[in-house]
Amino acid sequence: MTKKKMVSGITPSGTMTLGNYLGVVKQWVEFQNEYDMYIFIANLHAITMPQDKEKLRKNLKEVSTLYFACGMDANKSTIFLQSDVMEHAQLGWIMNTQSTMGELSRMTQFKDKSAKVESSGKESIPAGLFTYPTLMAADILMYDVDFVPVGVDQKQHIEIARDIAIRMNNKFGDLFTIPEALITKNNIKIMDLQDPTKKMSKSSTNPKAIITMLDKPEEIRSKIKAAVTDSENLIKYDFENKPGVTNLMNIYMILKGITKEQAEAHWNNKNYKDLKDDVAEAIVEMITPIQNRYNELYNSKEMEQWLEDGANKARKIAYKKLQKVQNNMGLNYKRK
Ligand code: AQP
Repeated sequence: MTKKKMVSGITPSGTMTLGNYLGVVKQWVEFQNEYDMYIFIANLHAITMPQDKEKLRKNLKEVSTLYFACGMDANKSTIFLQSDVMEHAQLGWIMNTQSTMGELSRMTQFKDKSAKVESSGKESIPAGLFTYPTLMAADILMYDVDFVPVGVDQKQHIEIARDIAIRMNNKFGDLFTIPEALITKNNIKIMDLQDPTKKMSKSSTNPKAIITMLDKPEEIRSKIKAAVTDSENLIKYDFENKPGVTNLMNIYMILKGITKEQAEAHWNNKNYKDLKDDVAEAIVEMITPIQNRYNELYNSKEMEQWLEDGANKARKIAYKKLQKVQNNMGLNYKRK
């Protein structure tokens, strides 16, 4: 039986966070035994926000190495750098012409990120930030995947990709498989440690607000110790009224694979210090072997080869898809 296909990626706009790991990467590692996975490092998406070139290079290498250190396997999955398969940008341009200003204007991520750029007072909003979803639609539709595993925050992007695919299939013939968003089984957003009403983001300007997958154990302990909670000293799962405490509980629950009820029972009659100690130790326990593997792989020829093989494999499929799209749209003069 042929395996169902999936595509997903992370933008190297900072070091991979605990949110990225628990939200998606942990599931990719489990999925790769069951699905045919196309996993890329979304460097072309990173430049939709202003980037320092040296930092970008560093982030890119860290995210790539972390994919493998977290357990992604080049023998099971197709893992590559987005810009190594230029068909993504070419199909992205085509998607650009097949989407509307109206639908792009409704994207909440554009509203959030453009507000961030504006408030910095240093840069203007790049046009690529507005058209970001069309490149993402190309990434998603290129490989005829069945599913796109994403965190809850990314659902809108999958919907626009589906809309564009349906529109193009109707206009130009059967071009794309219509994919489903696979909201990962934990279905939980990991929140900012200093403002638990907003999500933990790798591009955060406050290092205390996020745990990165490369933080040292003592940094992890100190960030969790300083995480915002409330003054009640009552460990209860209630995101509305206790977002900080609930966020810490969520992290622990995912890491230990336990339910809300089990978590509440675990901390019955305990205080916030106990909660924070347990959460910090659970993170350190998970992260230590990943960091050890990361140190082995960083700068290795082995990893370079994996990325090259992944790009070669992806490029073959992408080339065929782009040819078909161009033919059906009347862009190739030799073929019908
Ligand atoms: N805090 C989070 N909790 C759960 N899932 C998360 N994801 C991101 N943050 C959390 C999921 O990770 C995947 C990678 O997303 P991305 O890197 O392409 O962009 P993003 O969602 O914008 O991630 P960040 O960390 O917030 O980056 P910046 O700071 O650049 O905006 C996605 O599937 C996302 O759902």
